[in-house]
Amino acid sequence: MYWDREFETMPREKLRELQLQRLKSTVERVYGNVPFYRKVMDAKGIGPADIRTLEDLRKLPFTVKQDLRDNYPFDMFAVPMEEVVRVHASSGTTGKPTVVGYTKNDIRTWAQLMARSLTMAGATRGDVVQNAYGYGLFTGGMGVHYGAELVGATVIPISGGNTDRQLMIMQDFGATILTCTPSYALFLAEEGENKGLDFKKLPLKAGVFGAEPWSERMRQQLEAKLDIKAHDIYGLSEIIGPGVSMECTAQQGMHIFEDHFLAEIIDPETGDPLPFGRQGELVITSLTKEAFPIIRYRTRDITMLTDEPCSCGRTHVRMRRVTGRTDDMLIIRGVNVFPSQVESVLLEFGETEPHYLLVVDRKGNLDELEIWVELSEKWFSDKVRQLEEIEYRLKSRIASVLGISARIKLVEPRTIPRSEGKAKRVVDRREI
Ligand code: DLL
Repeated sequence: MYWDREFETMPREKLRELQLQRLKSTVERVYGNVPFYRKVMDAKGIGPADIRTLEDLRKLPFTVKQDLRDNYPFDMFAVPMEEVVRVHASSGTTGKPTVVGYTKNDIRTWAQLMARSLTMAGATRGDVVQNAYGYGLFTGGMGVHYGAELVGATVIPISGGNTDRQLMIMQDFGATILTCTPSYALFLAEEGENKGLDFKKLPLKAGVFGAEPWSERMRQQLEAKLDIKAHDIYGLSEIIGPGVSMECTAQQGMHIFEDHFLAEIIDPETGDPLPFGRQGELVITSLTKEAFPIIRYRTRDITMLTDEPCSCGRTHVRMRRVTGRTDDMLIIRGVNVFPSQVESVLLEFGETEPHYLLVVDRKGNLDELEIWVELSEKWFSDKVRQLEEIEYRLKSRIASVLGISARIKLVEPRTIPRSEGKAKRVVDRREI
């Protein structure tokens, strides 16, 4: 089922022509209207006239998060403030947030892309969308909201949190599609189970989960527990919000909406482009944004692209699940460690839940990693021997997957704090 068949299935040749035309006009716009871009392009000795083919994109400089911080709050905007009808912001872990702006047209584009995304998960006018992404400066809530309304579905703008109420409303209003972070979906599923709720009896049929990394195994769990089809959705505030890419029913990666975004994969160390099938950092250029166009933005998300044809008939390239972020990557005793690797191990074990926390500390000159892991309810027992045995098996599996040893701390069910939005997986206590 397509929302926008013409663009979603456009032959690649034609798509590239469209991309080039849109790239040229984006570069002209930023060069003319954003002092930051004029400065960095002048410094490289290039101007809009140098963009003649799509490959010329490589001549343009990257944009990084720090550039957005340096131009806080509105200096990256390419239109006067009178034309900006909305702002969103992403909460930085440190200091000021990153602010992004939208014109009326940008909001329309975004709603179209979200309508496309939701349609890929089967949304129609007949559906009831329980939107448990947070409303506010975060793009998740409003992004899904506008798209679902455009589809003509009934939206429940419940936002995140208040789990009891979520479960009550899910049943009473007959929600058919749940939208929230995967970690919150899992929490809802567990709380529902604890209350004796049988999700199989509910009309819920699909989930649109994103805003944080999750794994294939977590998908299996969510699909089994909630009796739904769980789709991955990707996006980031700097590019537009949710709706940069979305998984179709084939569930083999997320189609990047290439009529609006140009994607590249680069080696994060050298900045060199990498071919399809190679893992690296995703870099995105917006092709139609008016208020906040962005050139070669380094997302810091690690993934890979494939241009293999998809059974759904869409021609847009697909990105694999995001396995981590270049800045989420922990370097422990010189070894690169991603929280998602720990999650994948935990999901292999029937005795543990995918709720975990990596605590990194430094004793003397040595880094130490402790992994807090939640036991499943049915395995939680006082039998020390049994717990020791689980701990031992986990420890050796973690050592072989991560390449470093870690202390395992098994904790009682439901003791690791749950998040209504993005889950927090790492506590780094090292002072460097
Ligand atoms: O998280 C936008 C969004 C809202 C996406 C709702 C999907 C659903 P930010 O708060 O700016 O925007 O965070 C963007 O979140 O760079 C990734 O690191 C991560 N992220 C987003 N979607 C996924 C996903 C929203 N499906 C940052 N898988 C991005 C893994 C994701 N990571």
